[in-house]
Amino acid sequence: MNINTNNAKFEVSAVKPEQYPISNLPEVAFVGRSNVGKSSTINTLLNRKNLARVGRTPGKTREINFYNIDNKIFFVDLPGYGYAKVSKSKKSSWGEIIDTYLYTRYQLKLILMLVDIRHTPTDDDKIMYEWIRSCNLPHFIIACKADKISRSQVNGRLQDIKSTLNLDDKIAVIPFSSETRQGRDEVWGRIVKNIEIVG
Ligand SMILES: Nc1nc2c(ncn2[C@@H]2O[C@H](COP(=O)(O)OP(=O)(O)OP(=O)(O)O)[C@@H](O)[C@H]2O)c(=O)[nH]1
Ligand SMILES: [Mg+2]
Repeated sequence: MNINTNNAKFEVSAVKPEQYPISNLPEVAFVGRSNVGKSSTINTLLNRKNLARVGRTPGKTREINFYNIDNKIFFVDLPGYGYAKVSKSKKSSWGEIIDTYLYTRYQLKLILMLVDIRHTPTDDDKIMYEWIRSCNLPHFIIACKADKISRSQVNGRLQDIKSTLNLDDKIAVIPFSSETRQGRDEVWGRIVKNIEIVG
């Protein structure tokens, strides 16, 4: 599949399934804690500075944002979970927005779960990953903010993430940085490979 990664546009924001794009294009979802770097990662993959809104305050992305990449795939930027300072009712409504999308969207073909390379995954991350594992969709892990640690720390951090999430050996964990663009080519390679496999 030949994707022009520079030909990307914002398609629509949605909170309810009726607002999702009417399309059969395969979708790649970005999930992870609030502030982990989902929107930044999307911008980096698309060579854009500000297509996906990046927050100085956690909890910036509160709806599902769909980005159309070259009319071949959609990137789906999901609201972050696990931000302590939002109210319980807001938390559950965001949870519902995420769950509804993940449970019902047949166009969803690949899930990218983002974690912060510096930190041991949280209980929320573990719950999220258990769900991803159970749904049997292709997925891999992006370990964000790799510019914030030294090279010598990388392997140890990856091991901690793998063991905390209890990952199978075949599930890749890719160090990534939106500052240095480390990991960009590998992530794109895996996206294209997965989308081709599923058709
Ligand atoms: N140093 C560094 N900072 C990053 C990186 N990625 C994201 N950030 C910063 O982390 C903060 C959060 O990034 P976002 O991309 O908005 O995170 P998000 O996961 O979309 O957050 P929500 O929309 O709140 O769920 C911003 O201040 C970014 O500039 C990275 O690779 N390196
Ligand atoms: Mg965001």
